[in-house]
Amino acid sequence: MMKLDQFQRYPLTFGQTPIEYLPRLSAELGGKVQIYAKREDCNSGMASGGNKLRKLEYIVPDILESGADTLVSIGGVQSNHTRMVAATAAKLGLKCVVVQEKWVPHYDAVYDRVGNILMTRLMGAESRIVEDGFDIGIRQSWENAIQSVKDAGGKPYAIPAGASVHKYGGLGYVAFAEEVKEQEKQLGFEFDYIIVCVVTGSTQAGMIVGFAAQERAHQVIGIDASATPQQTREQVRKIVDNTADLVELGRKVRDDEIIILEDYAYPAYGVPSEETNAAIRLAARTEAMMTDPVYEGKSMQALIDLTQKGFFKEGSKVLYVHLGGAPALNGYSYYYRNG
Ligand code: 5PA
Repeated sequence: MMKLDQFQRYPLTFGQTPIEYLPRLSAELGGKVQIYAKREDCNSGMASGGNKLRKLEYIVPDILESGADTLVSIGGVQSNHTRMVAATAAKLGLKCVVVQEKWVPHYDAVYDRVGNILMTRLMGAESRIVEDGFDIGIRQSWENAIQSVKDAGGKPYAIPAGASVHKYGGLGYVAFAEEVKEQEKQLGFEFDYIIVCVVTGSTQAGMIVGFAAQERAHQVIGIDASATPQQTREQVRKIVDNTADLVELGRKVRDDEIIILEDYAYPAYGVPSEETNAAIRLAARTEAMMTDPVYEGKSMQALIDLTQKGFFKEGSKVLYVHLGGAPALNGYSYYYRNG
C-alpha cells in the first residue's frame, strides 16, 4: 500500500473534480466509445485553476517551512504554470517573480498582454520576459532570477518549470489516481483508457505511479505536446522513479507502463496544427468545452484521431483529463477571429 498520507497537503483546490460524460462528442466520433472528461480545469477558484494546483498543494507546506518571502518560477509567455505560482503567492501573501521565456514562435499582437500573463500581473507577480527559447530543463534565466532575489535581500523559494522536477512535483497526481478509483466506484464502472497531455512530465508521472498501485498504469496514454519527446520521456521516467520512492510504491515502474504518443505535437510547441484547431472547435461546438492550442487542444486532437482510427476497442470508456489552460486562447485571437 502506498504512503501518500505522510506528506502534508495545503488545500488550494475545491476537492474532487467532477467527471462529466460527453455525449455529443462521443456521438460525433461514431458512438462506439463513450468519452468522459475529468475537469481539472474547474478545480479551484484561484485564477481559473488547472493541473498545477494539485502539484502545488504538496509543495506549499515546504514553502511555508522554508521561511521564503518570494516564489520564483519559470515558463513561456502564456504559461499556465506561472499564473498558478502567482496565484499561490497571492493566497499565501508572498512576493512572486516569474521568468517568461519566448518558448513559442507566435506573434499575435496582444500575446504578451492577455490571458495568463495578464492574470499573472494582476495578481501582483513581477513578470520578466526574456528571449530564450523552449526547453523543459533547468534554465539559466531562472537561476539568474533566484540570484536576483537574493541580491535584493529577499529569500527565494524556487519552483522549476511546471513544478515538475521539484522533489514533491509528482505527488499531486498520485492522489488523482486514488480519486478516480473512488469515483469509478460511484459510477459503477472503470475507465479503459485515460488520456492526458504531457510536457514537463509530473502530471503524467504522478498518475503513472498512482495507477501503478492499481496495476493499470499502462491505461494512461500521455500525449506529448512538447515536440521534444525524448527529453519529456526522460523527465517522466525520472519523476516516476523519484515519486515511486517517496510514496513507497514497493516496486520499480516498468518502461512498458510509461506510454507517450509523439504524433500530435507538430508543427511546434505552442503552435496548433489545422487538426488541433479542428479539435478545439469540435470540443467547443459539441460540449462547450474550451481547450487551448498549446496543450489540451493537442490531447483533444489525439483523442479524436485515436477514436477514429479504432485505437480504443469498441465499447470502451475513455477518460479525457482536461488539465486547464483555456486562458491562453486569448493570445491566439487572430487564429480564432472567425470562430
Ligand atoms: C500543462 C503544462 P506537465 O507539464 O505536468 O506535463 O503538464 C502539461 C500541461 N495542460 C498540460 C496544461 C493546461 C498545462 O498548462 N504547462 C506548463 C506551463 O508553463 O504552463 C508547464 C509547461
